[in-house]
Amino acid sequence: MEERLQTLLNEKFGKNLDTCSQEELFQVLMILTKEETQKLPQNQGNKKLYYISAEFLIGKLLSNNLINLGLYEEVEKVLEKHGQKLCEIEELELEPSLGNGGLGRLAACFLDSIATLGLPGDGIGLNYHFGLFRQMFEDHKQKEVKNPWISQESWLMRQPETFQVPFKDFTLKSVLYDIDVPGYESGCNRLHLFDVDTIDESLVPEDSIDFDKKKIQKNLTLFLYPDDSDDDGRKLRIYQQYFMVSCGAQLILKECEDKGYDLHKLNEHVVIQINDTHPSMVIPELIRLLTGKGFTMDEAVKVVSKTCAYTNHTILAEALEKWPMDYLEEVVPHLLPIIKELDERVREKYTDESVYIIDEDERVHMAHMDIHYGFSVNGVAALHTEILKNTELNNFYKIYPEKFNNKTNGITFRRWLLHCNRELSAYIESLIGPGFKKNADELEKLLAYKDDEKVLEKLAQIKVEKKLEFKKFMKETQDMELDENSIFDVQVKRLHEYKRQQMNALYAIYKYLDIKAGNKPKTPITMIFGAKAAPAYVIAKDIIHLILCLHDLIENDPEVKPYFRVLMIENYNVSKAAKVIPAADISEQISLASKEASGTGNMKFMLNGALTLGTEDGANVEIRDLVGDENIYIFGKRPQEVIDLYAEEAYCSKDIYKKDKLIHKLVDFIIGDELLAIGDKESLTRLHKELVGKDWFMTLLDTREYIETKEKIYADYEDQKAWQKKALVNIAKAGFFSSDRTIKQYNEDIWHLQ
Ligand code: 26V
Repeated sequence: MEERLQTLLNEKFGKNLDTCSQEELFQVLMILTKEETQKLPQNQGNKKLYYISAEFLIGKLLSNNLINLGLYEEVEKVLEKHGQKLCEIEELELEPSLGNGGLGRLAACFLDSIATLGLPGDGIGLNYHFGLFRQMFEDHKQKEVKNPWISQESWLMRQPETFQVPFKDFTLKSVLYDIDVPGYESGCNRLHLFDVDTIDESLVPEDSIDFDKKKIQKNLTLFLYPDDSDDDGRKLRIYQQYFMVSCGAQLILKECEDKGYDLHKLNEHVVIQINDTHPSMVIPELIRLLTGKGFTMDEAVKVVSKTCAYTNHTILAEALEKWPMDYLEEVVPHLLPIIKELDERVREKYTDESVYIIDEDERVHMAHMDIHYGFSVNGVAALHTEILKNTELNNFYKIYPEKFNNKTNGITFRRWLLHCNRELSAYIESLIGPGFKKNADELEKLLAYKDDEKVLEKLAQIKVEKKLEFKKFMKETQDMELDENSIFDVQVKRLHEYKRQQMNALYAIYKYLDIKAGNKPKTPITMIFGAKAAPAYVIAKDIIHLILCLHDLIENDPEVKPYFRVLMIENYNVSKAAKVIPAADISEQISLASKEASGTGNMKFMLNGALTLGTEDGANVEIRDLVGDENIYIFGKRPQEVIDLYAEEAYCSKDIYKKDKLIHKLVDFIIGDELLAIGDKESLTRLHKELVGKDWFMTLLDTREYIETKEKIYADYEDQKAWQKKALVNIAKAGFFSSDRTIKQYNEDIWHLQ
């Protein structure tokens, strides 16, 4: 290993391990990791999974790949001998932000587990050049700039395959880049990222995310989810989606033909998992390609329906894709006869209009197509699947009860424990041996130590170490001085009203006023936010503005600052998650019950010993069932109550605002003199108006109980022994949330690969 590194450094830079720069070392480590990965066998079998997804939020790969290859420690030692630190070198990697949040990160965790379990399964997606925007704070507001990640030396390996993708007015030629996905002590799979070789990065000015949305040949893979607040943005998304699925479908059929498989038996050799509706056009596209190869329509529909499976990731109506027919006509007219035929077949069988693919407004419901023409429909947490079956997709469930199944999400413990919390991982190993790394259920062995004071003290000590590391990071990156002896209360996730960061901000106002009134918390509190808002999502940006104004207010108030801080991590992303989660005491999972399909951050926090403060929503419900009521803090209206409130249109935030003096005071603080002196009147007033006049996600409904529960959790923190015991139970019970378990279930119930 050392020799190979020396050779590479010499060949590439004429340097050695003692003379090279950190950047040079990073580059040769990347080459070495790629070489080692290529020595692994490709996972193989008679049937192969293709996980098609518009997002793969893979994050930095160097350290994780080294861990999976079993080389991390060795490399660390070699570097140490020459005065270099692997943990510093890994920072140099540019982060591929090829996803928005949970859905994309889930796809990345799944790739890791699929490879680890030795299953043949590749990812298919797009090679976005800039990924999700980089977030900057300016004048207490979010600013978006482009976020390049492809450097000269990169994980991408150009492949010879190219495909022709027909659009209405032109045909695009694809190029393919692969990224190897090494499993943990296992074989290897691939992530196929398609691109267009006419792409023109210079379309995007420096420090911006604007570009000409009409120049499809030059812009197709420039950005992940380009702003779809206008028609051109929405059309570009259709171009992207079709390009992805057409390349994917052609690749799949080519691989089958190369292996000599009979395409009439496609479903015996291939299973396609459709990750949300973004890749749904793969269904009509496969039918189109197969009929082009001589299949009758009936034959094509039949075999495709046995090959495709669909995962639903949200019940939010605004997030369920419905493409207007005239858009599709403009972009992919050749798919329309097929989509119309698929709709006709549904109309012939069913009278219930709510299950039609094309609605009366001439819009194509992508999820409906997936459900009719796929063999499996799964939700991503137990509660979510029940809501799909009983409410949201009930009309479909009545037709196809056998298609519906649940696959509770999971996370890869390689990244979210072994890598991000080496201290905790090593300590767990010293207590229960290394078996938990391959079999996460073994974490339960920790329960034997739940009354062992030494163990509990050590857990507390590791938490402080991780807080110190995060403190150092925040000093370096945002010049903020954190107090490692304070409670780290963390809410990190995309900014969305249903996730209710605004409720947490109302709590911050409550605590600020309480301290001003002379009530000082026993242990200081650090509230940490991290969130990107979609560029066109005005209220989400207003909420960020509110949080940044509160930060400013408190930082400049010497009466409050020693006891209470509100901070926001700039440009929250996968690598920042890996830094803040191990440092957290409290995990905020406060979505409006029924709205968060699963959540996966909740699992990462639990695994790292943070206690959940959350609503009865998504996978929080399963966390509670595992750890028991005494080891979690659940509050707020229950899912069914919320569903009923919507059905009856019975929620009125103004009533609460008028009746509840405390809530009235907190909400009005948003437009009070203190904040108006700091922030933007228009933005703060708009947010105030939204909360009082609409509050679609029922913030005010749960605010009181939230405040009470937060006060309780802070009070409980004072008994450190009891607290660490709860933390230990959380870690011990987290094994269920390993994505290895999730993938085993996908394989057993849906994919049947081996
Ligand atoms: C998308 C959009 C796009 C348009 C405007 C509003 C909106 C709101 C939500 C979404 C989410 C789309 C799907 C998604 O990312 N779902 C997430 O999937 C995770 C993995 O299954 C899951 O843990 C999260 O709870 C779920 O929100």
